[in-house]
Amino acid sequence: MIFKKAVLKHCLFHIRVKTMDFVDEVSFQVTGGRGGDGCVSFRREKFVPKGGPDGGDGGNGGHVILRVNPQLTTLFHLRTKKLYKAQRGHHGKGKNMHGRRGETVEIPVPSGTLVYDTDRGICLGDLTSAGQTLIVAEGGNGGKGNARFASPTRQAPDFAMEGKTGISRWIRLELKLLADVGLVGKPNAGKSTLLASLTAAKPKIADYPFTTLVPNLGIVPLGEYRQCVMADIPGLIEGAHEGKGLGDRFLRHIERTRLLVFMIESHAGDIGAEYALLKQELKQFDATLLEKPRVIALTKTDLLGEAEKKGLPEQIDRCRCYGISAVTGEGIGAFKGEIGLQIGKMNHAASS
Ligand SMILES: Nc1nc2c(ncn2[C@@H]2O[C@H](COP(=O)(O)OP(=O)(O)OP(=O)(O)O)[C@@H](O)[C@H]2O)c(=O)[nH]1
Ligand SMILES: [Mg+2]
Repeated sequence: MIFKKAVLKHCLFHIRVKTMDFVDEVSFQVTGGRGGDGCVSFRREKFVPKGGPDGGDGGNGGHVILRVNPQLTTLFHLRTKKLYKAQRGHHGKGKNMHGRRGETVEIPVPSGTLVYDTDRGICLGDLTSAGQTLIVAEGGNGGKGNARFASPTRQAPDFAMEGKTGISRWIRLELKLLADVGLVGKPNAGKSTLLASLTAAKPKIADYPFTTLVPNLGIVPLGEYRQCVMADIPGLIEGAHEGKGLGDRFLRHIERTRLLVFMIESHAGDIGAEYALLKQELKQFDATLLEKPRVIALTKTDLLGEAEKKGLPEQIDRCRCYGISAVTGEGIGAFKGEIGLQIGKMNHAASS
């Protein structure tokens, strides 16, 4: 009994640590550098009396910017630091020397990062493509030196401007993975096995529920130089929207997929009921998920007899059902063909 308790505790700890590795929401403060002050100075040279003002401008403060690094898949690296501050601009100097601008701070983020201003609650940007940048805190402008204020009527200005403070705000980053196809199903439905058989991804596969603790992505080659990105997310159980199992927090990662694949074990007692449950959990999270086109995959058909295979439904809720076995490869060709067709249709609609 004591042993069982210890094992359970260990498993729960493992799940907690593993799910913590995948961080999809962080918030921190960003502050642009202050601009350098302008300088008050007068030219002093031998034999040049009253040389005139020569105070240079202060340099601008550095910005804080976010830049997409396509190699990143989580916000894990940003979970601890709570303040990113760019360098201030250097002050102007005499002899009309302008101050150097402050160094910019660059924060790498994964593609699919949404950026919100925490206080105002507005979305500042959606970073989706490699190398894309977003300035989240602008540096302040440098102040003008006194040389700038010289005029025929004011030949010796004895003042300069101070540098402006940079923008400072709290931002919240939310990662919503970008994938074309999202696999949804109960634990053990065979989602990771399908991802592993169609792509080069190597997700963990085992015959116990909640093997997948964080989303996995893979690229499915569709032939003729076409491909699509497939996302395998942790399994859903009844009540996921109330936090049961791993809850529905990972569903946000299929919000931006274009096609959903409902995965149901073909030997599940009541396929219709399993389908209704998945639909219900999705609806509770976000009803617009049900507006996405979907395909149903009835998995593990190798475990069925010939008669049972023939009895599988061809359609549920006007969605095509495909009997597949990721182990023997049965039905995978037709299923992949359907995915390619649907993605192709959507690409065509988007480009016309
Ligand atoms: N016989 C057979 N077994 C399969 C098939 N696909 C998956 N399995 C087995 O089913 C079990 C669960 O597979 P997973 O791919 O880990 O299931 P999952 O849906 O990712 O499960 P979670 O990550 O827990 O949500 C594993 O033991 C797999 O080997 C299949 O087509 N045929
Ligand atoms: Mg899995």
